[in-house]
Amino acid sequence: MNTDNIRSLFPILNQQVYGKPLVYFDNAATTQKPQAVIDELCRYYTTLNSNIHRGAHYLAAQATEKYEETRIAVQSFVNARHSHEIIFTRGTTESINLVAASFGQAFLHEGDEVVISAMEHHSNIVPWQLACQRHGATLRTIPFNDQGVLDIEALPGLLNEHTRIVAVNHVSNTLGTINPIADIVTIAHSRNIPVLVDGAQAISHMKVDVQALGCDFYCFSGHKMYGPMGVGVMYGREELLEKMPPYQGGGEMIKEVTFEQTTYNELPFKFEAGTPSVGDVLALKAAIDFMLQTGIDNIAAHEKELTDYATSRLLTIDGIRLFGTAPDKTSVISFLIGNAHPYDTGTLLDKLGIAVRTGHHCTQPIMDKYGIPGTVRASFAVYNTIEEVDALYAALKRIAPILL
Ligand code: 7TS
Repeated sequence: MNTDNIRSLFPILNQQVYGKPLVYFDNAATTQKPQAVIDELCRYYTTLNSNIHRGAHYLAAQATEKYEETRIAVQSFVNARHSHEIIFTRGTTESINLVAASFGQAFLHEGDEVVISAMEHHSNIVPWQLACQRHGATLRTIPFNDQGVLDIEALPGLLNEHTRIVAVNHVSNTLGTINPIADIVTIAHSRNIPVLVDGAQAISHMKVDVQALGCDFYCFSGHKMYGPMGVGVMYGREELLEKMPPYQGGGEMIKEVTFEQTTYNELPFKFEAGTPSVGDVLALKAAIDFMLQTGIDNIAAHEKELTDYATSRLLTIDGIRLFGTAPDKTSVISFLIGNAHPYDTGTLLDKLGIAVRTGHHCTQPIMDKYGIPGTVRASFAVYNTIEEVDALYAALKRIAPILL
């Protein structure tokens, strides 16, 4: 794969910060956007802007057609059985909140249990806590070991006749661990328990096939897969979506409204109340096209090379501590220099032009397990290079003696 060609598609990368070439290693927070995605957003507002589904005019019809084309592109991208199983949301957070609220209303009762993992992003913890509080249910967690590997053996013991759903991330945003979703689904389904997958950190790094995984819900954000902010996806299995009540009420999600009674629209519209972010949805298709043209296997192979190289380089730095060393992981490296506060390391790296994220990464329970305030996190995308990893290594070599 020619990284120079790929980089040339991303205008933001070609700049300096503090007089140094920008090294963007904060891809787990959000990826940068190729020109095609930016152009699509611009094209939408320049030539196509109109509200979808309700208009009798040309622009509305065109925008609606493109919007529904994106739904089909997403269906194919994750191999969903039906396009109406693809619900557009604002992002992973909204997707999980939708399921927790709606599934919760349909299926959670006093004394029930919800199982999540101990390595979830707050977005896959708090919505379930809210649902549990609302319905008198209890939250239970699958533990993980010091390497950052989920204790899958503990899962059967956590499931019982009160368990209503298992919700786990496909990839941890802090540890990089790839969780064995198909195995988790097999264990949960053997007891007729559905599984929600938070795919925010998987979708840009590997081929996701919701039918092969067997999961019941799969949630992700456009902005973490080279697409725009403001759009996300909730894939849900038709059979469950049909049984779940609407999440929000408003336009588009109804069939008929009277003051006495309202009937709801069919899938997927039942879950898409109000005007969606149409331009962002259209630009998501450009992001999918970028990933398909680049090749997901090529993306994964390149990122693995970067991650393996970075890990071996960083391990030679005195005092470095890595968090998340699972054998099966994506391109996330979380570390600390001795006991230095992650923020200090991040600030010094920033002044050298290197963008990393510091803190708890919205995974405070992970920090509590390791007894640390947070980590420094470098996360790679398809446009990053070995030279950039060398720049990180050289910067850390310089910084480490100051901090230790
Ligand atoms: N789930 C996981 C695993 C995530 O990594 C994130 C965002 C979310 C859910 C929420 O996604 P959103 O698009 O709805 O905000 N993770 C991060 C991160 O690691 N740094 O910034 C955001």
